[in-house]
Amino acid sequence: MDPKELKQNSKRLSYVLRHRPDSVGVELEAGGWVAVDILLAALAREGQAVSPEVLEAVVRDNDKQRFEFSADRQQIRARQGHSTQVDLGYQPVTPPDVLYHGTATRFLASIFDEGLVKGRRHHVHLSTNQETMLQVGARHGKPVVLSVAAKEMAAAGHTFFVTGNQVWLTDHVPVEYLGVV
Ligand code: HQG
Repeated sequence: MDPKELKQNSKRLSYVLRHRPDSVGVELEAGGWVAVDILLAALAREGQAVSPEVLEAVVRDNDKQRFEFSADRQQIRARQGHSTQVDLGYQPVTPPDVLYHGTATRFLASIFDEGLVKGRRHHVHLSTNQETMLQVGARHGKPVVLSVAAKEMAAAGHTFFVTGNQVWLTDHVPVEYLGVV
């Protein structure tokens, strides 16, 4: 599939699976899952038909591996990034010593005032990969990468989760665990 079509379909899926399942009349089940046949029927009903082959390609070739099928391939979900209320069922995991967060320099004053907040998403998104985080930050302006003393946070009782595409999630990063890389 050409990159443009891939991106377009990925955006449509993100919208439905992370933010507005109701926009095509579906509901997310526990874990954020939707039955593939229900999703495809709903998209077709709304005049946004996606073939099973295209869905397969979007899940497989998505640049950030944002989506996944269940083991039996009957269900699909977004791995993270939801704004709609849903329990993704991730289990707490001990994080590595340091994780990184990419942001824009214009947010630094506020971040060093109140820490990293999740905003409209479920969690603050972190990564072991500084390069990835530089790109995430660049979406918002002049990028800057922050370090998060994750192991220390976990020891102090903060919970971390990791998704199948290696995005680390936590609720809030207090200022004392933050540094500029
Ligand atoms: C910033 C993409 C002011 C935060 C990426 C970020 C990621 C604060 C922005 C995923 C703040 C929120 C998430 C504070 C945090 N004051 N600004 N106290 N605390 N911020 O898009 O992390 O393409 O909601 O630094 O790859 O940029 O959707 O979060 O700059 O994994 O799959 O507020 O989205 O993935 O922006 O990106 P976002 P994010 P997808």
